[in-house]
Amino acid sequence: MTVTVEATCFTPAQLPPEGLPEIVVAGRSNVGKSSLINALLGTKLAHVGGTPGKTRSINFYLVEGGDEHPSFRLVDLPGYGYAARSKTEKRDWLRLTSAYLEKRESLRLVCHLVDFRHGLLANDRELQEWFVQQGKNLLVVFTKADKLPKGQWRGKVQQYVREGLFSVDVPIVTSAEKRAGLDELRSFIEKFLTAD
Ligand SMILES: Nc1nc2c(ncn2[C@@H]2O[C@H](COP(=O)(O)OP(=O)(O)O)[C@@H](O)[C@H]2O)c(=O)[nH]1
Ligand SMILES: [Mg+2]
Repeated sequence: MTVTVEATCFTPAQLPPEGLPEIVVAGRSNVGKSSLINALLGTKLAHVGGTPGKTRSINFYLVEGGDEHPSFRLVDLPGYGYAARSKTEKRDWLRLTSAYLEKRESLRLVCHLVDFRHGLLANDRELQEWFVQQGKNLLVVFTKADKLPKGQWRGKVQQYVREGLFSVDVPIVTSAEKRAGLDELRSFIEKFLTAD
């Protein structure tokens, strides 16, 4: 598997034309998107930490599978929900994200990353409504699970599901730090890449 940065887009005009199937990663700023992408792809290409809410671009990673799995694009959406964000930034986020999501036929699955300690917050729910209205496949992926004792994992998932969420399957519990849940997520992605 080789991974390269294919495009970094700050404006709709910079978005690459459709091509390979796309798997999207979305979530609040600081939820652990970059860390999970790096852990999943075995790279350090995604920039971790730094100023929350700094990533305002949509980043396209080209993942070439070789004989192991089909090639695809992993699409890293800019984080949302960072409190200090200006109105202009929020407007730009929406403009760029909608431009990407509209009529994107190659989009197969949106992995919605949610901090396992907090569950879905109000803006996570807004995002879910918006994606579901547009007919997108959503999979909830919990992050930073290492911050909770393993004995609580199953109960937490059940609680969050009971409280209500959209997910095409049982949410996946991951930790980039402890490298947990990565194989499960990988096989899920592959399932959506090969399905029609
Ligand atoms: N304990 C723990 N911390 C994590 C994990 N993933 C990310 N972090 C930390 O959370 C912060 C934000 O991570 P980052 O990947 O940059 O989040 P992003 O803004 O969503 O891309 C960083 O300080 C990471 O080190 C994890 O699995 N476990
Ligand atoms: Mg990031």
